[in-house]
Amino acid sequence: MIFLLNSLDKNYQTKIIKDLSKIISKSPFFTPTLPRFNNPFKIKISNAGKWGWVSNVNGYQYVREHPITNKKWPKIPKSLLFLWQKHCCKINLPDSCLINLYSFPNSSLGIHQDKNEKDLTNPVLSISLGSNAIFRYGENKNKLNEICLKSGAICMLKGSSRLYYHGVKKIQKVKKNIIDTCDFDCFPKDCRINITLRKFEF
Ligand SMILES: O=C(O)CCC(=O)C(=O)O
Repeated sequence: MIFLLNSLDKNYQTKIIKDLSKIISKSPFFTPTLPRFNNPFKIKISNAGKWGWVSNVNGYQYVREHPITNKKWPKIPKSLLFLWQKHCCKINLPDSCLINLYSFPNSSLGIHQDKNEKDLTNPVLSISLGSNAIFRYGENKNKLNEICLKSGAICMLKGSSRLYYHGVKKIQKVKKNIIDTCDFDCFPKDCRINITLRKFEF
């Protein structure tokens, strides 16, 4: 797993947050539920791109439309495509952008692998914004490492780490949360946002 811990400066983070607020105005956050038992996740999500990742009683899936508005997902903004081109691949662009919203203090995300994509050789790029995340990761589910992901950090699942287990144990409040500074109603105070860029199709 590759961590670029102070990758994005404040201006670039602000630009991404503005782009996200536009996406959320068309494609509001919703709460996914776990396959089979249908209990709610401890995060909310939305998507941009051709394919949006969702979870419900029927399982984990990539779908073309928002499950509540039934509209196509908005386009992935250039600010994010640029990061993919810089860190992952110049030609092959991502077709899926998952936006996770972690509210303070009770959000978390269980340990899992990213393996719903058709071609698992493509990398996964993830961007952290706002509150800190205590992030857990590793090759072996029972032997995980822990790292604090601050706003502006990028991490990548690539090559031998593509199928690493990972998850978010908890969120830690920060003194100056850049999302609060931007002052958009769609994001709760002290939240964390994680963006995951992936290529679903071949
Ligand atoms: O929030 C994070 O840092 C990780 C997100 C994640 O693993 C996912 O959405 O699959």
